[in-house]
Amino acid sequence: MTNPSFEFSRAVTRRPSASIINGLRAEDIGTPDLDQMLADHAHYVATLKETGAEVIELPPLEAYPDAVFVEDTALCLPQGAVMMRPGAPSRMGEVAEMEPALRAVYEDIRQISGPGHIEGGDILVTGREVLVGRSDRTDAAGVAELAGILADWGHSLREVFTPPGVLHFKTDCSLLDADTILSTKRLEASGCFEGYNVLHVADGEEAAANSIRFNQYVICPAGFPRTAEMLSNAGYDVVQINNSECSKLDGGMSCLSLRF
Ligand code: CIR
Repeated sequence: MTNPSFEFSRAVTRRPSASIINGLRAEDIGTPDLDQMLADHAHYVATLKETGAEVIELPPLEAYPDAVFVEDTALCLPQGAVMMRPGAPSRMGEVAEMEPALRAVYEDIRQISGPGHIEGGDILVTGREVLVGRSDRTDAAGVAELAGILADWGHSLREVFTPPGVLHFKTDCSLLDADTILSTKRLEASGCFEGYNVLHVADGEEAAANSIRFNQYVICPAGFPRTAEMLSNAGYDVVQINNSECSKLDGGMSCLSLRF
């Protein structure tokens, strides 16, 4: 059994830096506006805090344009934290920048030492297992090394696949409660969620799949009204946060925090 799945007492975030304009993106759909991103980030942090959680807010890192996307640097579990080994070379150095913050709260810190690669955006911790999607950023060797570490802690890891052209596994899904997943239809079609309750994002609102359940809230990117309404009707307390700037860099709600 893996827990907690959506009840968290802490989160780590990092403020975006001016270098965000140089962040990685699959496709150029415009330059992110730092002021708007800072405002959205502040709303995100305030929402996490509103649940009663402590938010450890780290300073901007000019040397790493994508450092605001802290989720990719580590996996945080009750037993300890695993420092990742990003598949994007420009993001490798973010891991060492994150480690001191996690050392302050965890006794057991492990490291993916390679040669494989794995990013936190490809990892979904549910109430029963740890799902890891192979992707352009996460390879078989990275998954195998993580599986060894998690076995020490009594977690079972199941390898699945991120759809082609999708950045991370969690670009297309999120956990709503221990057994319920919010997913795009294209990801669910792979069969990776058999045995779970699955709610689909509305057609044309695929980007809403990268939401997070954080304590009482489901935090969704704004601009996907049919998915937000579906979640409200299903009984979830939905908070919508503008994501126009992070989305220019393929980021959503999960990537902006480590949660534990
Ligand atoms: C990247 O390409 O690495 C960043 N621009 C976006 C990372 C988003 N991370 C995530 O969804 N976990």
